[in-house]
Amino acid sequence: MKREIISKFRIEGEVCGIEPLGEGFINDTLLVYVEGCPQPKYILQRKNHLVFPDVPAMMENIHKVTEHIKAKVSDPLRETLTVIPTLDGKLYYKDDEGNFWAVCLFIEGSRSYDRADTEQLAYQGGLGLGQFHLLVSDFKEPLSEVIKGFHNIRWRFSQWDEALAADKAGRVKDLGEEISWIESRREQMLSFWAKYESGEIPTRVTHNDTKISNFLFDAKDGSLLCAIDLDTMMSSTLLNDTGDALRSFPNTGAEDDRDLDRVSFSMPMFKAYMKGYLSKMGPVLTPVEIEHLAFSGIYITYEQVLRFLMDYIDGDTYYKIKYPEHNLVRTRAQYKLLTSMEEQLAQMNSFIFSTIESL
Ligand code: ADP
Ligand code: GN1
Ligand code: MG
Repeated sequence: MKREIISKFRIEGEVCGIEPLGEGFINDTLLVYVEGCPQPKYILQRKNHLVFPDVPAMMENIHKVTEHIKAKVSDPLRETLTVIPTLDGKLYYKDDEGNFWAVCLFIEGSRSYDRADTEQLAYQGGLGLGQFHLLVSDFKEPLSEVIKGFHNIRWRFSQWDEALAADKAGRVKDLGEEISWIESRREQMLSFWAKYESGEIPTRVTHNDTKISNFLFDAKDGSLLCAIDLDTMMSSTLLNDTGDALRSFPNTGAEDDRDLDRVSFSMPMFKAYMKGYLSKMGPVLTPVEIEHLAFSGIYITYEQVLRFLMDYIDGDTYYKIKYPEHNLVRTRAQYKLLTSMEEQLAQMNSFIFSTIESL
C-alpha cells in the first residue's frame, strides 16, 4: 500500500524500504529508503485532514515559502524542506480512502532532538528560529489560514466554553482545580491578544509549531540546519513562535512528564536560546514585540494547557494519546512549566532588554 503511494511521486531510485518514524501527535511520518543508499532518501507523510481541512492550500503555503527560502540560502537542499511533487505535478496525492499524502527530501546528514540538553543546542535552536523569521520577513504574498484561529486565544476560549458546556466525556466534575488554572488567567491572555488584533503587534509569516523536534541540526557537529514541519505556517504574530519555543527548549522535563519535580523553566537554557534568536532578529523586532518576548512563553504555554485540558474534556479526540490519562498528565506538566515561567518573568525581561541594548 505504502509502496503504491510513494510510486505516485517523482522520486529517484528503486524503493527498498518504508519505515514508520516519529512521535508526531498529528500526522503519520514514514522514512523511505532507496537501493544503494543507507540513509533514508525521502519523508512520506499522511497529512491529517481532520486537523488540516485544506491540505492542498497547506501544501501551497509550504511550496511558496520554501521556494522563497531556497532563493536566499547557500545550500537550498539542506537549509529548508524540498517538496517532491507527484508524477502529474501536484504537491500531494489523495488516495482512494480520501487520505492526503505528501513527500519531501530527507535532509542528508540531519538529526532532530526531543529535548535540549545543552546550552549549545538551545543557542543553535534560537539561531534556527531567528534565521527562519529573517528568511521569511520579506515574503509578502498572502498565506492561507490552514487552521482557523490556531493561536488566537479568543477563538480558543469559544471552543473551550463549548467543550465545558458539552462535557462530552463526563470529566468536567473532576477537573475543578485544572479549570480554575484557565479561568484565573482568561482576562490577562485576552488583553495580550487584543494588542495583536488592534495591529499594535505586527502580522508576519510565522511557523506556529516551533518545539524542538521541528528543527533539524547537522548530525556531525550539531549546528543548525533549518525549521521543518511547516504545515502550520500562516500569517500571525511571531510571538506565537518565540512562545512555543520557550515552552519547549528551556523545559527541564518532558512535555508530558509525570514527575512534576523534573519540570521547570531553565534560565540558563532560556538565555542561550535568546542569545541565538536575538543575534538574528534583535535588529528587526519592533519595541512592542521585544516587550512581549518573555511573556510570549507564558501565553503559548497557557494556550497549550488549555488545549490539552480541552482535549481531555472532549474525550481525547485531537492529540494522539498513549494511555487514557495522557492529556491530563500533559496538562499538569505544562501548568507546572507555566508557573515556573511566571515566577521568572521579570528576570527573563531584564535579560532580553540588556541583550537588545548590547547588540
Ligand atoms: P509531525 O507533524 O508528525 O511532527 P514532522 O514533519 O515534524 O512530523 O516530522 C517528524 C520527525 O521526522 C521530525 O522531528 C524529524 O526528526 C523527521 N523529519 C521530518 N522531516 C524531515 C526531513 N525533511 N529530513 C529529515 N528528517 C525529517
Ligand atoms: C502538535 O504535530 P506536532 O506534534 O509537531 C500540535 C502543536 C502542539 C504540539 C504539542 C497542528 O504538534 O500545536 O503544540 O503538538 N500541532 C497541531 O506538542 O495542532
Ligand atoms: Mg513535528
